[in-house]
Amino acid sequence: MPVTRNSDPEALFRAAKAGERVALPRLLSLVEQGGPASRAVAEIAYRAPDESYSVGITGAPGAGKSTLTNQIITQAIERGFDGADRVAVLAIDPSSPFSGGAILGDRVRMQNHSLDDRVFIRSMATRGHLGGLAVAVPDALRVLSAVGLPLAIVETVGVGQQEVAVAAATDTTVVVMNPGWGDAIQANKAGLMEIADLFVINKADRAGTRETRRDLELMLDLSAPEAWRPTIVETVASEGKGVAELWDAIGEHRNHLVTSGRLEVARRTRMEREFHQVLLIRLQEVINEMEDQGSFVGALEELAAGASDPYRAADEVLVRLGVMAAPGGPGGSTAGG
Ligand SMILES: Nc1nc2c(ncn2[C@@H]2O[C@H](COP(=O)(O)OP(=O)(O)OP(=O)(O)O)[C@@H](O)[C@H]2O)c(=O)[nH]1
Ligand SMILES: [Mg+2]
Repeated sequence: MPVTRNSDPEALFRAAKAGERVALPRLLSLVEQGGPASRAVAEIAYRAPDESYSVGITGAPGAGKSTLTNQIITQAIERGFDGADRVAVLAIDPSSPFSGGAILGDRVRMQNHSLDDRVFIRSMATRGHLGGLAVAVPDALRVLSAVGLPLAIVETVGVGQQEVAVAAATDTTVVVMNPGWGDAIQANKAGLMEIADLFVINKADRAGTRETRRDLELMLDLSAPEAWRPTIVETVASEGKGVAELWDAIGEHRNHLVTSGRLEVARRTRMEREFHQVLLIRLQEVINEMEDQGSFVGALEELAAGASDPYRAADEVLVRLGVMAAPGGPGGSTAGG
């Protein structure tokens, strides 16, 4: 049986590394599914060295992220870091959890690369499983790294809290905005200022570019001084203007992270956050299972009868799970025998 016909992760990893084009999409589908399928993939992906570099592109809907990504792909294959000439793109689609396929617009805007062997483009949605994108995207990035892709670009619409967190799960985070009064302020409100390593004012062919740059500079002046002050690059993505400068700026940020040792620190911090996230998801799953099995019926009756309170009821569950000592027992507040 051809190796890609089955869904054994180990065989799929081997096939993907050998360049079989259907294997990598299969692996990412398993990641999207969540549950046992994605765990088997993670078991392999996280044990491989984390050697690929990731760039997040985020910003408001329609800011030009896909047009820009398309241009960055060209830069990456022509002027890749350390001579690398391959790139993966994940276009994250948080709004349609059941699409599971390509985002038509993105595919159209990146189609001049779709037949290039050096370019891998994939739209990703999560089918509403627990944790969703917050764990699926880091998992997918580790898969790309494990199959030997040196660079990954993640396009996300930076609207909600979860999307902003996903955008921040990359080594260099690029926040795209457009000229116009208030765009910088909107970005600030959305929490995009804190995660930006680089700002792009795209559609710089339009009026208001200078004002937007000034607003951004002012906001950066007001924030606490840090080792890295985000660069501001102006682009006209639809004409390819400023894109070489943007690629240079991404390279400068990467150099800064590598030479200062901050890359390693940032990756450790992200890993810690992801572990925390998975822990929360697993606990939530356990609670859901208990609920399904009717484990809380007695506690709920006691609550309804006014014989308990939510804190005590929750503590009793934790005691039953063995993650908390019984009150009065060893470690409890009252002295025990
Ligand atoms: N005038 C002008 N238009 C641009 C520029 N860059 C992109 N556009 C246009 O802006 C529109 C949106 O571009 P996209 O690249 O799809 O934007 P996006 O941020 O990926 O959009 P979503 O993924 O839907 O959030 C398209 O019609 C582009 O052609 C630019 O620099 N100047
Ligand atoms: Mg897009």
